Amino acid sequence: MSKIEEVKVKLEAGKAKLVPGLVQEALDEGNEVKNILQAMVDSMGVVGDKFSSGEIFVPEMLMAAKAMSKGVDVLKPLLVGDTISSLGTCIMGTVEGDLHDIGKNLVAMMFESAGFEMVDLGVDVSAAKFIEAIKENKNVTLVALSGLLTTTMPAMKESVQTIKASGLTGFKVIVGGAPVTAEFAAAIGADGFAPDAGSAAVKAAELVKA
Ligand code: B1M
Repeated sequence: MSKIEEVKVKLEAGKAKLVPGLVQEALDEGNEVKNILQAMVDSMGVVGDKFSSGEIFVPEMLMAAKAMSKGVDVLKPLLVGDTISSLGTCIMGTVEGDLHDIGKNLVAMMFESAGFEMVDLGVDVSAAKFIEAIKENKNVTLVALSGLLTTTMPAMKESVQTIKASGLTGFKVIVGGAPVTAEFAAAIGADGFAPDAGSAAVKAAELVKA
């Protein structure tokens, strides 16, 4: 079994103590960071499918999420790197009612490496908290909202519309997350959408430079 396959097996089994070491071993073997990360993202898809089919339950899903986060910690310094240009401050959060943060954290890392100063509000972020953070921080050029549940898409809509109606200016709003589409993003008044972390960083830079 290849080292990347070992990472996948242990991640899917929620072995948070073993995954970081295996990720490091996969790196030491010369595997590319993006390939290790993609394998881990694929594994979370496997975990989701097992949850959907009733093979595993929330505790197992949580353990896999912990293992994923620990593995990503090993890759983070290689993903973020050193940046010189500043694209301004990005306020980011997962929308109200939603506790998923792995995708958001990956997007935040890519934004940081693209040149944004990140203010990460975490999960379950209300429209009011987004507004407060926009007011409290200087040079806010981007507000980024993540959502993973179909049931919290209305909260994303409410947040985007509240931010847009607040009278605050000088920034663009980008949204994303598994159930979010370009059509939904446009319908709720967001300035941009991206399906994954890599394209989100490209889109974000485009939006703030426009
Ligand atoms: Co939950 N969960 N979960 N979960 N979970 C999903 C999302 C689900 C699809 C699983 C399934 O049924 N197959 C399903 C949602 C179904 C739906 O809404 N249609 C689901 C459910 C139902 C639930 C609960 C309701 C379960 C329950 O309690 N009965 C519950 C809800 C809790 C809540 O939020 N209020 C719940 C809880 C949890 C855990 C807490 C156990 C855990 C999350 C832990 C954590 O995040 N710290 C969890 C997990 C791990 C998952 C799955 C298995 C994996 C999510 C993940 O991390 N993916 C997920 C199944 C799946 O995704 N296939 C599932 C990997 C990650 C890298 O991808 O987050 O999609 P993702 O991010 C991507 C893109 O979406 C995009 O870029 C990222 C990287 O490329 N992206 C953006 C994300 N944000 C972006 C923002 C952008 C742009 C792009 O711009 C700003």
